[in-house]
Amino acid sequence: MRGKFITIEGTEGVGKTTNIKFIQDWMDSKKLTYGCTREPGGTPLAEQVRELLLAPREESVCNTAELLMVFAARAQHLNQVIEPMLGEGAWVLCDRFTDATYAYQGAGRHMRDDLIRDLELMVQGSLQPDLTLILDIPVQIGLARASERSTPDRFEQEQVAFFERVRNRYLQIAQDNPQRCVVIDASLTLEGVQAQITQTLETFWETV
Ligand code: T5A
Repeated sequence: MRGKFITIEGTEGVGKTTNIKFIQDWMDSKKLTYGCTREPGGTPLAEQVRELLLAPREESVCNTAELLMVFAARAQHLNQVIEPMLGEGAWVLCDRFTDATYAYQGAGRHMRDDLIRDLELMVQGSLQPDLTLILDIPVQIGLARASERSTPDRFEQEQVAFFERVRNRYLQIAQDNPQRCVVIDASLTLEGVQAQITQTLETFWETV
C-alpha cells in the first residue's frame, strides 16, 4: 500500500521544526516506516538550491527565477525521495511543500496563481499531500521567535506586510481544502500546540 504524505506549513518561526520532532515521536508510537524531509531541499542538489534561495545577497532575485528554483528543487526532491518512499509504502513527513509556493511566491511576491498551477502540474502531476498541518500565529510573534533563534535569511528580511499576505493565503488554502488541511493555533504554549497536533493525527489515523 502506498504511504501517506503529510506536510507541515506556516509563516516564519511558527514552530514547524520544533513540532516535527513531536510528530516523529507519534509516528514511532504507531510503528510506522517513515522519512522526514524538507523543502526547499531534501536531496543534495535540492539542498544546494535551498542555499541559493535563502542566502541574503545584494543582487535582487527576480520573482520568476525564485519560482523556478523552488520548483526545480521540488522536482528533484519528488523524483529522488518523496515518490520512491511513498511507492515503497513509507510515510513521508515534509517541512513545507507547494502550499508554501502559493503563499510565498503567490501571495507574498504577487506571482500569478495560474503560473504556479502550471508548474505544479508539470512537476507533481496530481500528487497532493494527504494531510497538511498549517501552524498559524500572528506574524510578529513568529518573526520574534525566529529572530531569537538565528540571523534572518533572505525571506526573513521581508517586511511584515509580506508575511501578512503569506499568512492570509495559508488560511485561505485551509478554507479551500478542508479535506486535507487543519489549522493549528501555534500561539499557545508548546503543550497546547502539541495537544492539537495529536488530536489531528489521531483523527487522520482513523481514516487510514
Ligand atoms: N519557501 C519555501 C518559499 O518561499 N517557497 C516554497 O515553496 C518553499 C517550500 C525556508 C524559506 O523558504 C521559503 C519560506 C521560508 O522562508 P524554512 O526553513 O521552513 O523555509 O523556514 P522557516 O519558516 O524560517 O522555518 P524555521 O525553521 O525558521 O521556523 P520554524 O521551524 O517554524 O520554527 P522553530 O520550530 O524553529 O521555532 C522557532 C522558535 O520558536 C520556539 C522554538 O523553540 C524556537 O526557538 N517555539 C515556541 N516558543 C513558544 N511557544 C511555542 N509554542 C513555540 N514553538 C516553537
